[in-house]
Amino acid sequence: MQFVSELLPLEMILFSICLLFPSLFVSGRKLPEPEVKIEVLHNPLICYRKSKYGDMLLVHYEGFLESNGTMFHSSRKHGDNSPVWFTLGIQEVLKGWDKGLQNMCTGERRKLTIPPSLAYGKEGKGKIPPGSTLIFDIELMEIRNGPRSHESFREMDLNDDWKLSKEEVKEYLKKEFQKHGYSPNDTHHEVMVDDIFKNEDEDKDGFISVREFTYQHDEL
Ligand SMILES: *[C@@H]1O[C@H](CO)[C@@H](O)[C@H](O)[C@H]1NC(C)=O
Ligand SMILES: *[C@@H]1O[C@H](CO)[C@@H](O)[C@H](O)[C@H]1NC(C)=O
Ligand SMILES: [Ca+2]
Ligand SMILES: [Ca+2]
Repeated sequence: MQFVSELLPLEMILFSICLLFPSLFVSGRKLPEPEVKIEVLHNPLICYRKSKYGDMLLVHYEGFLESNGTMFHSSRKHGDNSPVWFTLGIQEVLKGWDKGLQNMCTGERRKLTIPPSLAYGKEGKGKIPPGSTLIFDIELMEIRNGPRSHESFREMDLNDDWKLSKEEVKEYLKKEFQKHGYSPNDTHHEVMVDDIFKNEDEDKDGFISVREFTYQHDEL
């Protein structure tokens, strides 16, 4: 094998590893993360606040198929012609929206180009053919604090594991009661915690996840 003997020592080692574990070099090549392309179409003069995870956003939007430019939905022309509210970052909307509408000012307009993996995927949906890249023209009309803010979750999550245990919720209640001049009452707090978990811990894993916390329940 004249070919191998001509290689430098390091290259020879790599070559033999490659023969031994060809899969290593295939899977080792990282696939690029799907990205949303963001273009700012309009920036307001004044920006008081930028959208972030857990905020509620009110938007007007138009959605187009990239393939031939067909508009499949417009909040100004379809339905009741009104803008829509949603909570950012909890997969209430397309993943491409959660990624592409962060750090946005009220009054700002963006064009998002969203690959199928962050939209309706290989399957498509309704008017959206399988594997469609989508283009949205989105105007942010208003930002409000989410039903449960990200900040309060982080404050309650004492061990930073991104979920709330019963102890953490109880600790929070105790502090809140003390803040308002009540002496802590373990029995009372435990009853409250059980009630809270009955409603909020939807998957019954004993913890309140970020999603369970941030999601606006219909009954609230
Ligand atoms: C654009 O593509 C969609 C989905 O393939 C199709 O339903 C629609 O008729 C097309 N529109 C035009 C103008 O070609
Ligand atoms: C503590 O809470 C329980 C249940 O709500 C109540 O029955 C009890 O009287 C409270 N104890 C004190 C000391 O306030
Ligand atoms: Ca925790
Ligand atoms: Ca849970």
